[in-house]
Amino acid sequence: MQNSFPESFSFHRDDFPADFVFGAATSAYQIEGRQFGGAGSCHWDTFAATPGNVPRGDDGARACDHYHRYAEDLDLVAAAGLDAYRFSASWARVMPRGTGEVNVEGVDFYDRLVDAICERGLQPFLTLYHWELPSPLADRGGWCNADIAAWFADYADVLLARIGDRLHAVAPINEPWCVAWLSHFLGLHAPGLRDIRAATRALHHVLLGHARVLEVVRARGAGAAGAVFNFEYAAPADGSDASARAARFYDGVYNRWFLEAVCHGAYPADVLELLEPHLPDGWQDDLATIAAPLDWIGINYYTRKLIAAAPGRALPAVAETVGDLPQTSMGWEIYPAGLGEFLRRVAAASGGKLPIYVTENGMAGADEVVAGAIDDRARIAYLDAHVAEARRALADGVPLKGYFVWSLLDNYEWACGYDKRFGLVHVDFDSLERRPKRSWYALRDALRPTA
Ligand code: IFM
Repeated sequence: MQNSFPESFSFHRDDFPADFVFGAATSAYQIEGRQFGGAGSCHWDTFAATPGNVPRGDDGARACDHYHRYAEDLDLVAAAGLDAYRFSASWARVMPRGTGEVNVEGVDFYDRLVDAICERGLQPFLTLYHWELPSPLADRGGWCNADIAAWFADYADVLLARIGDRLHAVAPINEPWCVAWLSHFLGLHAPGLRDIRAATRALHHVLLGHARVLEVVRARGAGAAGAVFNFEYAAPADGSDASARAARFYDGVYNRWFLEAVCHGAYPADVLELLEPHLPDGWQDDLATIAAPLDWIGINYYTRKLIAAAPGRALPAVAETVGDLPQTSMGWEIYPAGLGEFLRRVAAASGGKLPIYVTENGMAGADEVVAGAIDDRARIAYLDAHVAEARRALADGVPLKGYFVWSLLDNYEWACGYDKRFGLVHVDFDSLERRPKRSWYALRDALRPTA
């Protein structure tokens, strides 16, 4: 099967502008090991402990033990010839109760980590929230509570006071759609709610929290202040009006809600028509804050969805159908053209000059160790096709400044536990041994400077 895919990338770093950044991305809960270093409990610990949510109840207690092995992991980033490392900090590691007392051990860890990134000549791209909400804040309503914007800003300030001087770029929240809709409407991620009022409030509060934290980033002079969204291409599953309307709503709540809010200070009218009754009082007053200027926008892109009307149910229920394109192990169709579409769309929405990064792109594969090696040529093909789209967008004038692979390591894939492998580097979850896959070697070749 892997034999039908290429062994190497068709691009070389010389095909890109000299200042173009190649990087790899990870997140705290997925790799660090939450049980180490005095971190507090978070809502993913309890979501995973609730039967039926995650296979085997897998959680991030040990994960890849990056907490103790970060030096080895960063050596792999540097040895691949990458320029940047995108990582996140755990709120519960910095403030175990979410507010108040600071876990000095946790802040020390991020201080060491950032030093280690810089020592290897890598640019640190920090995300402040990649989904692990401290449990005491979940008890207080989490993202449904408007106070979260202030709690989030306090945590950001504590951490950035210590490490902000060495950061290249900061994003407050990874993938606000997942934080709000996936977790509070679809119920598939922590806290696992299925409630339209909770989801709508979370949709607003993630953006308010984003904006408050941007102010902290700027006040602390902590690198370029940006935002990272996961955008998903949505097309109608058939030619019916009902499917067209469902696909438009899907695009609205997934993509336009965030892009229009940060770029134009407005929520899309068609989505608002359905969700406005559930927004918190005075939501309009926050829009100017939410639209504060950004230094860059990050796009996380993986797949497309074909959307139909959900039988017997009105919007916002939609039915996701799967088309006939090849799929990754997540069951996600491979549709590189969607990345090009979003690069152009974001460039147009943000005025054509704002730096854009692909902050995540990658695939889960059935990666097996055979005779000590992992032949993941399907991943090389996936990444290559998406990088080709990025090059096309650059040629069309999109101000694309970098591309990050998700992920450096196989890791905790949330509601899929440890079953889905996205890494350039294989992790044996028993021994924790790291082994670069063929894609890591191929990337190293593509990035090697010409003599
Ligand atoms: O693993 C996740 C990551 O945490 C956020 N973006 C998508 C990845 C793959 O599902």
